[in-house]
Amino acid sequence: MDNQQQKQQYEAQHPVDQELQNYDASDIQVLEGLEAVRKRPGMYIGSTGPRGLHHLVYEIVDNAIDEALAGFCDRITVEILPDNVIRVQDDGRGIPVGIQPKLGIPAVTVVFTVLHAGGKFGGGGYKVSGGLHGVGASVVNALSEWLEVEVRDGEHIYRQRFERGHSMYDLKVIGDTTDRGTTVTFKPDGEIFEVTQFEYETLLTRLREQAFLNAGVEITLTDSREGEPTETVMRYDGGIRSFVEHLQRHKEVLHPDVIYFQDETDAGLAEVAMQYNDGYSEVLLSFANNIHTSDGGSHEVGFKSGLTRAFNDYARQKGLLKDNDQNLAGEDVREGLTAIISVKVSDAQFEGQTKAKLGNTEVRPLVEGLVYSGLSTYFEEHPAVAKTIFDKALGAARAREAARKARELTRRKSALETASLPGKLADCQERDPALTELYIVEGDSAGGSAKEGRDRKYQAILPLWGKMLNVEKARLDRVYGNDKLMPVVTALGCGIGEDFDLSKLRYHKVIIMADADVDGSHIRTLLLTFFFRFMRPLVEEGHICIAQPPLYQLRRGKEVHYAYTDAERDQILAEMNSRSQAKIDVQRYKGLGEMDPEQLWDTTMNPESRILLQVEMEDAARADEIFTVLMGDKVGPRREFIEQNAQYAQLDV
Ligand code: TTJ
Repeated sequence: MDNQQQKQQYEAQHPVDQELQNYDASDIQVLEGLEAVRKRPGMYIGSTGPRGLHHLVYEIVDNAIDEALAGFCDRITVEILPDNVIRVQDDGRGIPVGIQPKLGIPAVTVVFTVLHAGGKFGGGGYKVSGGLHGVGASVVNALSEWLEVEVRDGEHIYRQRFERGHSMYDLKVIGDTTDRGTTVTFKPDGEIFEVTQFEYETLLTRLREQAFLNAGVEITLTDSREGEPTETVMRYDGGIRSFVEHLQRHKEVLHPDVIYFQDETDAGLAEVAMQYNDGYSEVLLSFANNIHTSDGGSHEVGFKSGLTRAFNDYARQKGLLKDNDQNLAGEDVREGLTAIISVKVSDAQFEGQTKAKLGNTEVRPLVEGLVYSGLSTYFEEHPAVAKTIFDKALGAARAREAARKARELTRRKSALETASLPGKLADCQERDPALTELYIVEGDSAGGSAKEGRDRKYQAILPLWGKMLNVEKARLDRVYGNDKLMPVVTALGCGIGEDFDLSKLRYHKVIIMADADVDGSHIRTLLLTFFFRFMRPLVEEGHICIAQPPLYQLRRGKEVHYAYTDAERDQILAEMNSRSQAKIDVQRYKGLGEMDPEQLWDTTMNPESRILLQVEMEDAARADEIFTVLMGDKVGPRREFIEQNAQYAQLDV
């Protein structure tokens, strides 16, 4: 049956009124919609940087996952092909190819050419709404140099191709098949995106998350670009329980099994998985309709209050807290906790600037009740586990009290010594924090060069030296009074932990400058761990940067170049050699100390020529993992991690 026949059959079965059928202006309207997307891509995908680029893939994959959730698909493959082309394939029913009566074109064409057409064909259930998600396949099409969709309906293979949103030919049958499924192949438009290079790890993290959230669905990611071909197959029948195990794989857990609760009411469906480890940080990841809600919302609020209430009720009842004891605080009962909350609601409201906060008020009591009653029962049934967890929480409460006392002490001290900036700090002249930079420099000699080479108008220098407290192992109370970290705290001026106040930050750029070697990497990691644990908003708001000193100096007579990577060195060498055959002197810098003040300024501190890496905390779980693996006790995973991520550990950490 060809399209015309399909259309006739469809129309015979689905009589529609005349007005809707005469929709001959539809094509024009379609293209106007997609042109709007190309004019203001940020409005639809957030950004045209790497984030927006990767978002295209998620947008397509989400459609296949919906088909899996509907129960018609159990395998999804995502391939990064040469030239950064993406192919997503599922074994579902195939996007319908029948004529959509309103527009008079095949439904699959509508999906790729009409804005907000996504989700229309789904069979009810918990649909995504709002936010950047579910903007639909048409947005991906509009922002692709080309896109091809192939549908297999068990009889025919259909295909249609688009270029920058324009159809190259109508949907056509290109062959026969007994298979079912949908394949979408696209190349993001280099005219739209600042970068078109896909990161395997970025896609992997997000696809793995989706595999955890959709238990039983098999998601495969392959990379067949030049170089080493790679493939990861992910299928987790344990769902979010497996997610918690995955996040804790490098940690010492306090109880063998992941605690899990689930409930469904009129408000929707809620699932919680949680497990404690012997560390001090909290990892809480929440999702609503499979979308990561990084700003929390009603489900997180419900989780936290249910958890705190269950702990305190049990502790009172069992006499673990005496009558005149204070209640355990929320942060006490979440120390060392890794938890995943996943809710599905029929009308999800995403709020806030980034649409990453769940607003539905009915979800709070759902999750709170689930966690309260689930945990109360769990404690009764597992008294030994309960004891271990309570000891941990009571320890946290005592440390919190000790930290409060230490803080009072420092407060009193600083009230006495009014000008209490650290002695080693070479401050700048400018007083507006928005215009100033603080370089935290490893070692006294590099610190000396930096002091001489800087622009003292707006650049301040704080040298650090010696071995620092390993903050992964330390609670807040030990940071106060630590002679390496306190100068950093006082120089920044914004306090730590509960006291933290971003508005008091004295320098809006905080630049870690250390050698490009193992020791330098160590000090970077320590400082980043510290910022991550105790001044997290500094990282979240993008205030932390890493200076990148050059690795090489290339010199021929008076001509001097600097290279920041091996590849760059080779490129510069080739370019210099092409001009003259005279000998080039290549010096590898072993440390910042080898540079004189002027060189340090030229290569690493001058905003005109330096390279700064802004530290991002895209994913709290991943960051926490890096810190834990690099700093924690389990030596095995640490070595493995450093080997696998040598590049990352050097550049980003
Ligand atoms: C909708 O209801 C009727 C049967 O087919 C359902 C559907 O649309 N299924 C579907 C869509 N399966 N897979 C997709 C899909 C897959 C990819 C990779 C991309 C897109 C846009 C849709």
